[in-house]
Amino acid sequence: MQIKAAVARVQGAPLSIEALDIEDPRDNEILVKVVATGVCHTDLVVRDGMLPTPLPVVLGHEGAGIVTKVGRAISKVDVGDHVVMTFNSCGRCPSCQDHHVSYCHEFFPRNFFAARADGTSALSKQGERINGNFFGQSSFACHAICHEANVVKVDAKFDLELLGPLACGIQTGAGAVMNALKISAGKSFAVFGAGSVGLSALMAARVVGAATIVAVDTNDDRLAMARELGATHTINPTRVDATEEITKITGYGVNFALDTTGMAAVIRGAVMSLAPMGTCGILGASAMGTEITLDEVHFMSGGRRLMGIVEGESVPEVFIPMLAELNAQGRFPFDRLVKFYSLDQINEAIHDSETGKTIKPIVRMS
Ligand code: CXF
Ligand code: ZN
Repeated sequence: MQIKAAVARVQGAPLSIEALDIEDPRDNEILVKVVATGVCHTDLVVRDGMLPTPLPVVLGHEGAGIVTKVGRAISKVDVGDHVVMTFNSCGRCPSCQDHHVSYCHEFFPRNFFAARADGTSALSKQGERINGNFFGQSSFACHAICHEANVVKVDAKFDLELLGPLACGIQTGAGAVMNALKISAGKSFAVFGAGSVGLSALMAARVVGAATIVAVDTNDDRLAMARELGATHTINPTRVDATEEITKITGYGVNFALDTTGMAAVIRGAVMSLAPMGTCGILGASAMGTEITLDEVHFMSGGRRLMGIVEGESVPEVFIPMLAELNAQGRFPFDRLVKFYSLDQINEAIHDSETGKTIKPIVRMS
């Protein structure tokens, strides 16, 4: 079958819209007609060659769509089901066996190597290999092949065009708060970075009843959005010292902090902003080999903790439908962050995300 897709051919260059061939799904694969796909920062990092994904490749890892064909071994979904495609996992390693799929021992090969486990690709162009299976989907295309491990069925009552970002960015922020940090009612929380991930964490903190919610960002428009979404305090670190300000607001520091920037200096500040026994989560990827430093006595003597978090430590089959339901009820309004583009406008969507004009772009396939 022929499909229309956005192909990353040259490092750092715009994606090109091309007609490709896609194979029929194998016995253990699922063909999805993509309705819409979110654009995540990780797509851009890979386009820029900072992770070992081979080019040319079809990126896209926040796909939402309708199942159109299933391989003979598939029992999890049927043709016509509405689905979200999330990150892939092996299903066999100790983490997967223990339902911690975001810590799959094969997370990098399954999501970044852009090939099936046997090395083949379902995508090609007149005989030329195009790498696919990025995050088990490659959903910057009108059709995508995915797997039982990364397909999540969602109720047809939800607006499918909106749901793609739940697959990565939104579940990463919300899950950090709800699943990893497990913030509970009355606690104080500071999020560093008010992009789509940070604002999702903030909305989740409000859902769980955090009392003090501080957003830190250098962009005043993002801070205004943070206040609209429930931040009780906002801090622009270009004007004041964030740690000092957080200490003033809370007296002792926050119970929980979350860094979404991946920047070493910001992480250090986030840890310095913790009250005794506070926990800081980090989830942003920085350049390979980046080191972080802590004030040893401050960290140790207060019983403070630092934890890495991937994909919000979510069990996607449970967490994605739950976030969709909270959104439908108006209690998790991530729709406030999105702007829609057509597939032909994908480079504009990427540009608007890079300049900060759009918090969360979604590319609609038709
Ligand atoms: C990624 C970020 C880098 C580490 C693995 C998970 N999330 C997807 O965008
Ligand atoms: Zn992502």
